[in-house]
Amino acid sequence: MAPRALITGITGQDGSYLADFLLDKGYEVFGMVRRSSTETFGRIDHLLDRITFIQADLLDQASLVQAMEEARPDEIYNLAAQSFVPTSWRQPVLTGEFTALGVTRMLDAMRQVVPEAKFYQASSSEMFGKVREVPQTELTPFHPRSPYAVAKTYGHHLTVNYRESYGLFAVSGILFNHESPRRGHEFVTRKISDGVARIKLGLAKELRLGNIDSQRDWGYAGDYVRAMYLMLQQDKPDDFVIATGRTHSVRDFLEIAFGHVGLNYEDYVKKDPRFMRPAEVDQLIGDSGKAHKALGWQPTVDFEELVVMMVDHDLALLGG
Ligand code: NAP
Ligand code: F7E
Repeated sequence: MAPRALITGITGQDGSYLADFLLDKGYEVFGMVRRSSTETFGRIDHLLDRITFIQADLLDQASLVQAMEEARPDEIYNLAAQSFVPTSWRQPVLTGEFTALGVTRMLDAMRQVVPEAKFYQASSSEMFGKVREVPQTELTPFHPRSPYAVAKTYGHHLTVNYRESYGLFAVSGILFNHESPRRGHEFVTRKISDGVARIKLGLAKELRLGNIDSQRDWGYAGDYVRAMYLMLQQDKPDDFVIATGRTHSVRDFLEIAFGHVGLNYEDYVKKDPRFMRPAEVDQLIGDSGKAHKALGWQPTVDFEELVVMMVDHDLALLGG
């Protein structure tokens, strides 16, 4: 019988790549979706007839229990969250409900209905925040810098706690930033690739950004969902850092993206205080040595390839 996977956040960037990946592997995929007045299936349009959708919400415990009962999953990937850092200052309580307590609700529903299943929690490099060491590993202490990061830190500890308290197969993947042509438009990489395409095609004149000196360890989402899957194929549950081991500034991203279409970013980028954050994460760089060894995981797309992939996609999307 085909293995069964339940994915929360299936309409998001990672959920869509993970659904592609697991369907290719022969899984039966169940996607948890919340009710909306307009459909949010853009990223999984090509998969609609291959996924079984279950309506549920991270805020509603009974709906999560029912989702577990309907899907009877072998593997649960908890990718749903309020994932945009700036929104977490505007809506800190809601962010805590989705991104922190949502993890408790999911783990408790699993414990009640399918305790033998395997659980993946989408943790984040944002937990390292004001970093205590460089590069960051599974042992680096956390210093979260936003309500989002605090909520993810709760979700991480809760996942470890449920593993230790109840013997569940529950793992936390500490993933550094990962991007793709399916990235949401508010995140800086997609905002830039879309902005470059618009400027090149004469649809926009400038691109307004916040702090372009911050540095991130950016990888490709397609590579990172493979790591999620590998973590659930191990004999023992364990936590892993997933990163490329290289860091770049937003400025580096701008140089390559504008350079790719023959433009200089300095002619178009305007600093806008609206996009500055009350507390910034200045530099992230991950050490995935443990994942390389135990999972055999390696990234396949480097930074320059990622930037070019995103710009070319947005040019094509806008008819360039
Ligand atoms: P994303 O594109 O923002 O997708 C978030 C998903 O969560 C969407 O499918 C959204 O559904 C769903 N969702 C939000 N609130 C929900 C609720 N109350 N009930 C049910 N579903 C809800 O995020 P992503 O980039 O794919 O990231 C996936 C996960 O990894 C997130 O937990 C994120 O915090 C974490 N993460 C991401 C990165 C990264 O660089 N991408 C790095 C580390 C960790 P709608 O379509 O209905 O809004
Ligand atoms: O910001 C700077 C901004 O919003 C990256 C999420 O997936 O990855 C993501 O969080 C950097 C920051 O991602 C703008 O200040 C400058 O330093 O693309 P971002 P993020 O905050 O790193 C982690 C791992 C997650 O877990 C999150 O869910 O870019 N920046 N100017 C800007 N950022 C945005 N969004 N917009 C700007 O105009």
